Amino acid sequence: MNFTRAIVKKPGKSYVNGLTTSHLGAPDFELALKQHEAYIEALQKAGLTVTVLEADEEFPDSTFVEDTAVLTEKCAVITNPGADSRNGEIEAMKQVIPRFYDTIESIKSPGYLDGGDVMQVDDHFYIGLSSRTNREGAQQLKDILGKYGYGATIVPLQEFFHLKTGIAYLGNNTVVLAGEFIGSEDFKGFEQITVSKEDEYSANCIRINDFVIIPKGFEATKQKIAAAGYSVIECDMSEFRKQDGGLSCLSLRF
Ligand code: CIR
Repeated sequence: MNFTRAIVKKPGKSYVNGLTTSHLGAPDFELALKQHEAYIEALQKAGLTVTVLEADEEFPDSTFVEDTAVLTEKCAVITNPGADSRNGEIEAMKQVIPRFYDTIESIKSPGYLDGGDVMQVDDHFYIGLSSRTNREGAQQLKDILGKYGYGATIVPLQEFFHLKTGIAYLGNNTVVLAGEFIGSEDFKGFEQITVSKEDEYSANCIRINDFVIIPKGFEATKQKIAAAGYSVIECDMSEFRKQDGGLSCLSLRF
């Protein structure tokens, strides 16, 4: 998709105390900072002007900015993150988003929604129901998007953490997908680049202009995406993976 800007937030020292289920060990903060800098450079290489927000020590997971907002061409939606320890991250976003948007909506309790559960495919959005996004939150987003002429499909998840943990839209009616989404009715109309179980982490990748940014170390995925005609940029995500973070979670792109 044709984006021009991105918002990211540096990880703070408290990052190592964030939520995780990965059992991959504690992240190395200094290495996470370096990887974050390289991620920003990748976004810039893909053509984006990147707004870099300073770290917020109060919220260990706040580097995963994607979960705090859904940004579209017509409106911004501040989410209502489903994890208690993360919900307050939206207060900072309420200060930042008005720099870029006049039209701002929000998800309200008892609706919960994480941006990682939202995938845009041109004028249509897929919204995952997960441990972080409930039906009320998904329906609120669907209703908001409908006001602006966008369609939405709500997709109950079985295993994935977030919707975009297992699927990415590359444009040209093509998705990269893994796990429970392989063979899913919801995505059967797309050209599909499938990712094996062991490479599942690389299904969370991002298309920006002529580039697709993928996590480093997934050669088969890299080959398949390159074969589909995209220039691939790899980013080492090891320290973010330890906290269940995928590549898309580190930025809001618009
Ligand atoms: C969390 O559990 O919320 C963070 N440790 C990871 C969030 C990753 N975000 C995403 O997949 N969109």
